Amino acid sequence: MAKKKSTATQKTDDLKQFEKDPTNQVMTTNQGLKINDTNNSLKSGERGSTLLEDFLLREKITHFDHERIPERIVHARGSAAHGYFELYDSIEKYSKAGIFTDTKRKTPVFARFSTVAGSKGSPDLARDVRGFAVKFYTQEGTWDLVGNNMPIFFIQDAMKFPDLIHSVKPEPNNEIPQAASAHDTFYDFVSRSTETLHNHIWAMSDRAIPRSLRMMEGFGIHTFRLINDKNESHFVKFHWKPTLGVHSVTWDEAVKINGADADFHRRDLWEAIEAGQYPEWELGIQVVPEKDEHKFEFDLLDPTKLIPEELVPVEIIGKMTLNRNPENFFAETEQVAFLPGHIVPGIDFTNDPLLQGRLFSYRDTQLSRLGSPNFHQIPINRPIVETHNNQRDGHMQMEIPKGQTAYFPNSLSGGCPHLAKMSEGAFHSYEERIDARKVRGRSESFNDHYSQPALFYRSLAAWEKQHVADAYTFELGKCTQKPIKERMLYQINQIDGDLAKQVAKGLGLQVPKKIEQPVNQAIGADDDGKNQPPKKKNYLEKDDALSQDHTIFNSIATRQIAVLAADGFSMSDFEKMQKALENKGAMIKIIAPHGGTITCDQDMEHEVDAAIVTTESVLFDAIYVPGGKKSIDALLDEPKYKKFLNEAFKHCKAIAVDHEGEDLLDETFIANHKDDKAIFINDKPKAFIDAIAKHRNWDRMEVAAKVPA
Ligand code: HDE
Repeated sequence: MAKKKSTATQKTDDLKQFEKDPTNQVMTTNQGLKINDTNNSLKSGERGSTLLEDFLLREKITHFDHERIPERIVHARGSAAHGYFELYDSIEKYSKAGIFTDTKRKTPVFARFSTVAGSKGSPDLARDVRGFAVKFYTQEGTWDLVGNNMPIFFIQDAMKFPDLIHSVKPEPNNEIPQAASAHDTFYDFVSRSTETLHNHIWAMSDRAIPRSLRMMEGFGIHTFRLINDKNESHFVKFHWKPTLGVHSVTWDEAVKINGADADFHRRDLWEAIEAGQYPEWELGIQVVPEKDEHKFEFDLLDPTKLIPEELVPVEIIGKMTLNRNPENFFAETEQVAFLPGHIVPGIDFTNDPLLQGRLFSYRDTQLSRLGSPNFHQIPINRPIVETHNNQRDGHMQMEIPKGQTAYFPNSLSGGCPHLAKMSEGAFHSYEERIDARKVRGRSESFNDHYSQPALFYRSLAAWEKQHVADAYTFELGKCTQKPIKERMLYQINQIDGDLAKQVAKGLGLQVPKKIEQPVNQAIGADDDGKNQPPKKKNYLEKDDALSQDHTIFNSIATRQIAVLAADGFSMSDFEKMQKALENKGAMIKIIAPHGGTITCDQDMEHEVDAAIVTTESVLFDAIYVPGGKKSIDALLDEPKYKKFLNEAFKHCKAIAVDHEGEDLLDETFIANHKDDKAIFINDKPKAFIDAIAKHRNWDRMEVAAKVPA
């Protein structure tokens, strides 16, 4: 038998010393006392009152009473995994960071993906931005790249973050709605803060409803600096590109997935890693020399702007592989603390005012979330290198710092811990020249709020544009206040006239030509009146990298294929398809009228993966129906199979049937659409496989919209 490849890294080895394995162990109290009854409290007589003396009861209940910690104020819902990062080629001309110069290293990572607005227990398929946070445990200390799956953010200045988040979170009077942006307060804010419109249109696109956390891009968003060993600085934007491509579900699926499996993304990530189908992302950089800082039509320090890849191509420099699930959700995924302020020599910040605010917020929030300034000592947060300094004490101190001194300079401890010389790899902030007035304000160069949302929309394929229009219509349709909807229509109209008309039609409203209220309240009260953002520019017609139509479509690895079958299904049909699909890494699940096993026409028993009542079409990427008269008769007897197929058709998925399987198809909406290019009747498995790799047949969208499912 092939030996299972090791998934250990220096970090997972480090975590081992904290792991506890109860196998073959006796139950004890936290003091090591052996316990022989954990079911009954100590009483005065079997029916008597419980005694205060019962320390076993008190220890158990007290710990339970305190086992919750505050959830993250944003990004509360998340899933994470361990892995490693490998560099392809040294980029020493840009950066002196060990992780960017040493191609022999396998740097351990822990990556956490999250939604933003929902609570810890909210469903995975909310329309939302996804967090994409990666902790690199490097030899020079920990570097956190705390990004999102969209390359820009809603606001330009950290000062507005509490307002943005208060507007999107459930409304404060009734705590409704959970994990949803479709409500009045969010659109009240967005429609009056034009800087939000770029990130907002991304949130209306399919990027906000990924098929899988493994199929989304990641972005550092802010412009950072790379610093080389000559202390030269280059501006940089970080990109994560998934090797499986960028794919999404439709909104109708998202809504249904949330009911069918609220843990859809979490489960998908977990199962792919357990199956050895390790998720991978390539790391890319867009590099801009210092001298080109002002050469663009937008400001590099403005986090609501991306640098189009048409203007500055992404250089791929390495790859992250996630190959190990956490041992314990709370200890690792919940307690991990990401801080954008965790950097290493060779990487530095810029003056992006959003980044600058984040540099404060994350440490601050961990103090109340994790409860102590010693949160860096929690196993998942410990760097893999030794740490020494004169910080002392605090709640839950886990270390035992030795010696008489806790100050610097000292002579009583021989001056230790001593300072590092630059030649020993000490960190040194980039010496940017600053000569400025102290102002509370915003740079004029940030004041273009329509050009890039328009560029994004222009760059989308027709099917993506339709999804954007549908999303705006849905979201605004959920708002109750007409003036808010009209203000939004006005804003959408600035981005694209046709889009605004389409949304207005869905809302039963007109696109207003003018609105009275100010639309850009990014500036102070005294500036009211001159607060219309300038007309949009068109410095680039299209950027292909912005559209999912140009992503990778070459793999069906980990795609979930439902096989609809009952007793008597054709083994020869099934075997042929199963082999072809599994060869390419797809996951096959038999969906039968009942659980347990079913018997094929060759009298073999097959394990059922799910009874039809326990599953839904939206949980699968494609459907296959093998022949066999008895089997198909049984499927025809259970109406949910028709719903299953109709929904898959509605969601533009590939469907293949063989022999009598066509009889089932004939009972569905698909009967009149057999010529569809992703419907296969007695066809070769290869054709089906190619269609699954294409993700969806979006050409079907217009017909699919008519399916009453
Ligand atoms: Fe965050 N953000 N954020 N954020 N953020 C948090 O820190 C904050 C922003 C991002 O998986 C919090 O540990 C401010 C941009 C991710 O644990 C908090 C501002 C980007 C995660 C916080 C921003 C992000 C967080 C809440 C505006 C993409 C989850 C819990 C200045 C580049 C990390 C926590 C994880 C989490 C503050 C804007 C990404 C409150 C003040 C822009 C992926 O500190």
